[in-house]
Amino acid sequence: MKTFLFKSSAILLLLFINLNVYSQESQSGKDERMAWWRDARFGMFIHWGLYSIPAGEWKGDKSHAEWIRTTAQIPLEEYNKFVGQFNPVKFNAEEWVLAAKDAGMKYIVLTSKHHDGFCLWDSDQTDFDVMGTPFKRDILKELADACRKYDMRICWYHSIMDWHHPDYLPRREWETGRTTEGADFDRYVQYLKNQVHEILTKYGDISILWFDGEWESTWNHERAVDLYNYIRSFNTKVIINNRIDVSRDGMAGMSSNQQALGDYGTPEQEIPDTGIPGVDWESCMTMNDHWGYNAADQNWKSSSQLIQNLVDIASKGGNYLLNVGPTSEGVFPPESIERLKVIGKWMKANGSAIYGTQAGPFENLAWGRCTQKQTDQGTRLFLDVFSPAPAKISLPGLMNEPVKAWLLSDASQTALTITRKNGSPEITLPTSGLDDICSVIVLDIKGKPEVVKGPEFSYQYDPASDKVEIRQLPGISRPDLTVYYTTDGTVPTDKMQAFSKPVTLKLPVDFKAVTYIGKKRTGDMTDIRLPLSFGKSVTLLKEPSEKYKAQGTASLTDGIQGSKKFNDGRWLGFEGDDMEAVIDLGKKTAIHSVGLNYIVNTGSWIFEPLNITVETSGDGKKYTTVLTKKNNAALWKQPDGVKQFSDVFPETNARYVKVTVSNRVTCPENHPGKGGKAWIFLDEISIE
Ligand code: FHN
Repeated sequence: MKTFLFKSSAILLLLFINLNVYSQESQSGKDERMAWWRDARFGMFIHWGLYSIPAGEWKGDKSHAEWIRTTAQIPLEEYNKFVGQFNPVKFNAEEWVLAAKDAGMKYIVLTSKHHDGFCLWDSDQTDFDVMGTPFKRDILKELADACRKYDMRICWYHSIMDWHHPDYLPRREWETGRTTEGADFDRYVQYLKNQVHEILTKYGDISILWFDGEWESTWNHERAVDLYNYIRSFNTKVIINNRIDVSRDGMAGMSSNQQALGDYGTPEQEIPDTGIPGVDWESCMTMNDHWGYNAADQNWKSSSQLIQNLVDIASKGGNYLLNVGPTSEGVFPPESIERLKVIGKWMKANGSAIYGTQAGPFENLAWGRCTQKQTDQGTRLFLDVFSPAPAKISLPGLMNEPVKAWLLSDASQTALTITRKNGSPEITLPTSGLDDICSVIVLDIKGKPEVVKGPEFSYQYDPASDKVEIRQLPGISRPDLTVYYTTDGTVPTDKMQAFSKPVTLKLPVDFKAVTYIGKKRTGDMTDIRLPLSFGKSVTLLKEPSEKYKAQGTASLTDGIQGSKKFNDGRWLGFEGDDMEAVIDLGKKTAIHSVGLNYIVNTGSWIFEPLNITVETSGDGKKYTTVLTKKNNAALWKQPDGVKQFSDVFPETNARYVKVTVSNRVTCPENHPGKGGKAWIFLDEISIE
């Protein structure tokens, strides 16, 4: 395809206007088409194909999976030998469907063709399909039939990228011996269309077409529109994800422009921090670290984590597509089956808190999550309380009148005590019958939820005065609404100072504010704590990775905490190297503690630091060690998440504080990335 240099933005705009036949679909038409999907909330992803035969291992390296042809650089002729070995004699489609159904899943997405190009159905377009194997059974047909038998929706994953078809371009850069002579990408696109037509017409109604592999240079928006038009020319019902187009924002998965095609966004291996009102999205995630079967991968998420993921996703209005990678014999790994059973038991008791719900009305809840359903009388809130459950749970800022609360799994619906604390409803949980993973409390309220958030503020550091100005941000304004605040760490009441204009405070700051409506306090308390190091200048003696340097050194003292996503632009990443930072407090200051945030995400080769050393100096030349924290390198298998290091030392007067965070440098022996460079991700050095 020729590339034209666009002279006018008008042409560019034209390119992005969807010229698809489906543009006449009304919002109500789309809502009707998406209704089952929005109600379903929970589905099974299945990655299965020739790659299940090597099971992740190639020449002693056990870090592979469905990408093995590329990650192990297996020449085509070598890889094609797996066709003669594919004979999953234990495959039983009904067993698969029942395992998904019993887990509470409402749809199954099977890889009809992954990037390796192998087709799990009897395709008229190629011999590189299941009929060319000893198995000689049409897997898509058997699974589709089993799904219909058990009222499960059947969906196909289909890769645009194809490492087998001679017309697909580009080749893998290591496939130097495989000629591109005569390769015609347009002819490949026709093959792609012919196969899409096959999988959408040979097996009855297909509910979702889950495209993937859309990111290479040969695929673009224009081709996406053409493929989308083609599909809609014979199928106006199938739901199509946003990976038909080229606007997916990496693993965040959401389309980066309004004109992008696709019915929903596809975050991968992650859950958005908040729901996105009016946007449909589905987080696809693995149970361990691989999509395709990897026999060595024992880094399984706990059933508790999987259920909390499901609840977290539903509370933000999304769907959870949880993956299983079957073995070459055609069975689910026992670890997957075990987790599916635990999830199924929970869903049997609590599925009504997931199916057909919308995102809850709260931004964050200390004790869990919340989903909601509209009822004739008002709203039913499902309060998902993660174990271990507190004695009471608060609903910060909920203005509605509560009608009744009960434990969802309590058939007698015994009413729970509801009081108000600091203006917000507080429910006393029962002392028995709670779930050991996540207990659901039902709360009926009158009307649609009205939640008054805690007051919000911005703050600005002035190096000259070494002071911070705190300003209130616009929020709900009501004549009877007043914000009260304190700066001494005490909890504000309406007896304290009303916030009427910006305040300027010395560091460290402990600013607390609450909202009163009339005489009633409501909403969460806002608590802003800024350490002595806030806004101070930081010098790095070693540079972070070019790719993960956030906003530079300022990120380390800007008071903004990085999220659990290491790629959120807030973290400084150091690959195979330590971090050495010197914070200049501007003048000699009495200090007694240092804190630091770091991420653990061992699947992404991000480990907790080996040692953290803190030294102080008055002149920036002579340093004294005041603190050393040593971790055990062998205990690298820490739970993933954001971790806070903080420790105290005898008070000392210092102007400079040097923090050295040592990296384990390489991944451990018993880690999939063994020998590869290990990362440390750091944020927010706080000095008090
Ligand atoms: O490359 C694929 C990968 O193998 C897997 O299929 C995931 C699942 O969403 N999608 C692609 C990576 O984004």
